[in-house]
Amino acid sequence: MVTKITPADLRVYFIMGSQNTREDPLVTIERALAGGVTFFQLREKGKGAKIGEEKEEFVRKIKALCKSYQVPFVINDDVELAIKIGADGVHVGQEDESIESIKKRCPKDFIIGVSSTNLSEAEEANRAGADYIGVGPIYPTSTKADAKMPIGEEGLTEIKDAVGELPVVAIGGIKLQHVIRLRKAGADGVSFISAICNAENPELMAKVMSLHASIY
Ligand code: TZP
Ligand code: MG
Repeated sequence: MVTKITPADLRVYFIMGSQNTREDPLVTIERALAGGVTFFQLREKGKGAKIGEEKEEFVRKIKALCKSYQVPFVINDDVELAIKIGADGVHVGQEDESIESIKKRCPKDFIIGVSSTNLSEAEEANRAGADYIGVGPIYPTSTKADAKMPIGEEGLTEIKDAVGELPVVAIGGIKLQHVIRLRKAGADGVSFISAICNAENPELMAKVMSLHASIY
């Protein structure tokens, strides 16, 4: 397998969309980047989500921002747009376009991340050639309305043990106090929406998250 990303690239994985912040989303993203997040996923969905040209313009600005910090940028769900604007990749769920189908039409080094809520989904994503998996929810979360039952740290360890080299990013309800525990439980990276978006100081929070994520 060609290594497009290393586990270290996924260490502090920030996710957000304009629905997750009250300030200018580009400002929140830039603060998180300045604080040292290592990966960014745009998850633009739900009420008030940008669509069409407005979304494309927004996405192009995010691409430029991430590039200036040399941070990989992937788009949730929207494979078409990710290819069109030259994002680094996509992140898809179980109900989205299949890995096989994406691989047929994406550029060579395109990153494909897949959400997995249990062991069999994780094993399937690994077989199909995902570049990393997002595993969770680990803890209860109110950010995703239709989130499945939390799988806990034990669920994460079981999946990491099964997929071996495939990088695993923990997701769902993760706060600062969980980061070291999750790294010990097998997470190559930890992801956050609300913990960074709702922080008093997103830049400082990202910085402290990075420190914790690199302790173990
Ligand atoms: N998928 C599983 S849980 C979740 C997603 C997108 C939401 C994570 O958000 P938060 O605020 O970090 O719990
Ligand atoms: Mg999806």
